Amino acid sequence: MSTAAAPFDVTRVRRDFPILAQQVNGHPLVYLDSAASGQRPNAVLRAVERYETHHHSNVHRGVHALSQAATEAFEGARERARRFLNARSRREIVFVRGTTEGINLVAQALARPRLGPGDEILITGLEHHANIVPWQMVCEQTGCTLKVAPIDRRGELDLDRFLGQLTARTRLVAVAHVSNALGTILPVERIVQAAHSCGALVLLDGAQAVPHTAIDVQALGCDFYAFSGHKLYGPTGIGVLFGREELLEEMPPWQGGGDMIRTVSFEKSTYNDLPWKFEAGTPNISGAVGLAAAMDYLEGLGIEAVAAHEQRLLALATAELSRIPGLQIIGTAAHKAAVLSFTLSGCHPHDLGTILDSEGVAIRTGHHCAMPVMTFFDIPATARASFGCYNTEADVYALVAALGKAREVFG
Ligand code: C6P
Repeated sequence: MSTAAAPFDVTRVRRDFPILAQQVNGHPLVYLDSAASGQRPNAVLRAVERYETHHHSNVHRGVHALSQAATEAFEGARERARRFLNARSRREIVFVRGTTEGINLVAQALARPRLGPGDEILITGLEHHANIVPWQMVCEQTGCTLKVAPIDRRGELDLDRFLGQLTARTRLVAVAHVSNALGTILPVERIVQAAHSCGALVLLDGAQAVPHTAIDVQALGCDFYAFSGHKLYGPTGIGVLFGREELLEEMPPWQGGGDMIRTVSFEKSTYNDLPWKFEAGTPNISGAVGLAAAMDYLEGLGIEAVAAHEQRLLALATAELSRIPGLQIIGTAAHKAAVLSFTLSGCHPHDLGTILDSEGVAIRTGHHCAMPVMTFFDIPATARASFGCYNTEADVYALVAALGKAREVFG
């Protein structure tokens, strides 16, 4: 019996995404901006619609049937997320608005109360602003110091210098699993191991990793892992912060309000159990339902099969774009996820993005919320094409053709 996996059927996958069937500016849409936000398959759209149409009410509050149905759907989504990450317990799964909120939660509920002058937080030179600014705020609040491990011209972390910057003063290491601006996949297992051997805790920003890699937080050994649903073909406004139970247990809540309390009096309030202690107010219930459906969808396709498909597209696009005179690829790490950043001489990335859009090709242009990366490469911005499970070789050739048009315009 053959054990060979079925070939990845991208034509069938595309049929799951109704948004892709449209024309933009008179051309079939070529969506190459999944790193900014993935599109949603029918399975997600229908799960959200089903919930909103038949089951919606507030959660954890009512004895009536709808409230119980909504609670079941919401807590079922938490169990789905636990399985997705292979976390030990549902108590380790905190629903947040997205990666940004997850990182801010750790900054304010873990770092702020624990750190002070002399303590250090170590990040890298390729972080998204969401993994820089919350730590800068903590430094202002506590007097601790932010250190930044450098990257090299390929966009890879200089691991030796990173290891050299890890000391007994390092209390927290916060790094991207995958860089959004460059596509670099970081050696997170090595980072976690080295940080722990110095006694530091580790937060991984998984925003760009989750659509391309199966995540096992127990195997990774990280203390926190944050990601957003909308990068994973799920809804916006929902994400997950995984935190090790012992740590979450010790951390104070960071926002107060309904649902995060056990008792309230004017003298003193006591707090709810995990994970609800960190979920003040009415949560994004339909978002969680949609996120669970997105996890089912992606795992149904097979994350490894999706990643292999995207790697083929990345290799093709890298080869094709490398042939274009004046085009420079920014980010040439040996291990990359499905992101291709580039500049074209004589053409500002924003103008390039506008010309490509007029051809129906959607890419992102700008600093990608990673200004220090742009500063490092001494450029104001890049154009960034990113691939998802629904992209095709034809999409890559459409990008190449549109870049040809741009070169005609800008000489
Ligand atoms: N990057 C991009 O186009 P939110 O906005 O909270 O869902 O995710 C923030 C975030 C954090 N870390 C990384 C590595 C990210 O890529 C992002 C979001 C998008 O690259 C929008 S700026």
